[in-house]
Amino acid sequence: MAAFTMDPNWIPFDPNPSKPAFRLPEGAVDAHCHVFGPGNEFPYAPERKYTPCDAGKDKLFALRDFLGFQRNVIVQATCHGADNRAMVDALRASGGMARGVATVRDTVTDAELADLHEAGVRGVRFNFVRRLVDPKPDAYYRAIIDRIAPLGWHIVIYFEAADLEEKWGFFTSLPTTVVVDHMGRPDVTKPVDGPEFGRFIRLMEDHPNFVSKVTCPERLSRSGPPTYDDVIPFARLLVERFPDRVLWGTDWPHPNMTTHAPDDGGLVDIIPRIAPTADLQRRLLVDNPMRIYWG
Ligand code: 0GY
Repeated sequence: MAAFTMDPNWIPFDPNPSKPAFRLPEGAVDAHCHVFGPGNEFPYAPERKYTPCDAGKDKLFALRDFLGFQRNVIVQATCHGADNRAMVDALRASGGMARGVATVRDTVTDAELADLHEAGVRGVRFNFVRRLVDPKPDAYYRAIIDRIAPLGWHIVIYFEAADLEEKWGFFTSLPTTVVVDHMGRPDVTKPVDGPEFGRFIRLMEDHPNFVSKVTCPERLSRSGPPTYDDVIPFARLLVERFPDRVLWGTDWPHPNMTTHAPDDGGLVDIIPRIAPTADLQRRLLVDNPMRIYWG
């Protein structure tokens, strides 16, 4: 009997992805992925907004090898709250080939932070997506920043495009490297050169400490799989304009998909469409994640 039952409408990850035609450069990093449980070993958090299918480290590492990546950046998923044990267990099992981004509370102790650092954590994630977490005041995050900045960690932020205007002052006051999940979640039915994505471009232009993940075509697309054509111009613009400030990841095991589970091999095959030269591909997949997570 499993300890947890996944939500009835949960779409599990594709267990048989295709082999990508695109050959990843040597040393490529999947810089955005998660582990879920397994729940009987690493229980899901009581405050979670969803109960996923189990997706543990062994499956993540098998996917890494199958797709041709060498390293992972494992981002704490909200279904585990601030209990980082599943993610830390994966980091420790990776033999130095994974780094982590944790979720911590403002009550975290220095000893806990030191343990996380030793395991390979190099950042914290602040999540502002209301369907995933309950909002907290800025002062809560500032207390955490005071604690993590001395470790040289950075901050990952996840927000909806519509919330950028309101959060602009807080985001641009952050003193560390700031990594933005999924291009700030643009509405890709709006023009790439329109005011909404223009605000995000301005954030990147004016604040050189910002880095964008050019991730999640499967999540942002309205035109759909397998080519996700409507997302390509947004990601490509960022890669070409900010080649040293972009990261790429699979987002495996793809939480909260509502229409389909993407083919992870197909996602890898999108990379040459957003990073068309070998030089851009190397910066996106190797140089940038190595500098930020293993530097
Ligand atoms: C993602 C996106 C989502 C979920 C989470 O931590 C999470 O639960 O990040 C989402 O539902 O959009 O990055 O995996």
